[in-house]
Amino acid sequence: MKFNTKTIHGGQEHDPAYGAVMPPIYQTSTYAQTTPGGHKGFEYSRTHNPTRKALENAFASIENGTYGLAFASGLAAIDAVIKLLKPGDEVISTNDLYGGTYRLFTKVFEDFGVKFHFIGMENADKVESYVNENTKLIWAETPTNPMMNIIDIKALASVAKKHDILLGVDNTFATPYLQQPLDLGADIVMHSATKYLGGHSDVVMGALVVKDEALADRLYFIQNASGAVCGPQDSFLVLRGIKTLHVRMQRHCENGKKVAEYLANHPKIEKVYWPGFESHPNHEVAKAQMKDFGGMISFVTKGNDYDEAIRIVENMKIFTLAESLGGVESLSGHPASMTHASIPKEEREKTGVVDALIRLSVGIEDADDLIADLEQAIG
Ligand code: P1T
Repeated sequence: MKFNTKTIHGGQEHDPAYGAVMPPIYQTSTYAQTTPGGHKGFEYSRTHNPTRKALENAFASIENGTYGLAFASGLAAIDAVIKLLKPGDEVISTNDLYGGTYRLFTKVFEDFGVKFHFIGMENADKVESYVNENTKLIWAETPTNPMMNIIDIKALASVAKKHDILLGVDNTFATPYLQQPLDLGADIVMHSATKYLGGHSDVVMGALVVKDEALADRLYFIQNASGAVCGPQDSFLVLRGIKTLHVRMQRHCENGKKVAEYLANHPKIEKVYWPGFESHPNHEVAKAQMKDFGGMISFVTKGNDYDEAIRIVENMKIFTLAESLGGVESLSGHPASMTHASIPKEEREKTGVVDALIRLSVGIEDADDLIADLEQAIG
């Protein structure tokens, strides 16, 4: 089955009760048993729920994996991955990553004795130089949030395989429409399904997909034992969102290209970060591992002035100033004071998250209207 068919049918069956084409929202916490253990495969909704199961099967299908897991948020999904580790274990992570992930690693799991190394991952040899006998996980975002760096997943996978380390890839920005990390050698693919998979800014949810049965069993155990699961209503909404993922992503990419090119030619803009530009330092890797370049763009105005950046995001009318990304509507953000405020200033500035950086999640409105909005806001 090709990707555009998988988004609609992958892992799905018509409901066995009445043949409903969309899985019903099984709004139940528990399931009747005829005798202890006498049930139809469902006992309690933290462990299993038919609507969530349908969604988890869809996650597995679109990422070319075998096992899907749905969580209450993207961070809950990452939390489950780090719970595979023990005190003394080490993680090599991208240094440019979502501020909440950085906060989870440094403010929660460091206290449990897990050590994190935050590094630029554009060079796999550099990543390998951080490997020691305690290294258990390499954690990569690509494209990174918010600097749009591109990391070569295949190259990281060969380092991970050589040293018997797990490789996890946060595929939130790219989505499986653009890249499929498991096919490139990753062991775990993760999503903030809040973003493009849900696609309509109405749900907070996380996803994991793996191929290996033993790894899946450990993650299902953690999912049930820790209990950060999503509800059936949210499962239904994200399942519905996935059905249009390929159509939405195509338009996000088309609009992203037009907006990125407009910004690159604007006299007041100093720099635009978007992997589709030939001048992007990892453009060749992006071309090789991604189908297109996506709708996420960051930029800095000339003079790198904080107040000017705030003025621009406040002036936008179609782009809504808000946290999050990946919905049908365009959003703008100011990472230094919003999504990445939990990263110390000197750390975030090392990766380029300067005070004047603005991040855009380009939606699927008419590109001319989006460009006109930027034109009036930048002035
Ligand atoms: O918000 P949540 O569903 O828990 O997902 C966290 C997360 C994980 N990974 C990436 C790459 C993310 O972008 C996010 C959430 N990001 C935002 C809210 C944001 O505006 O960047």
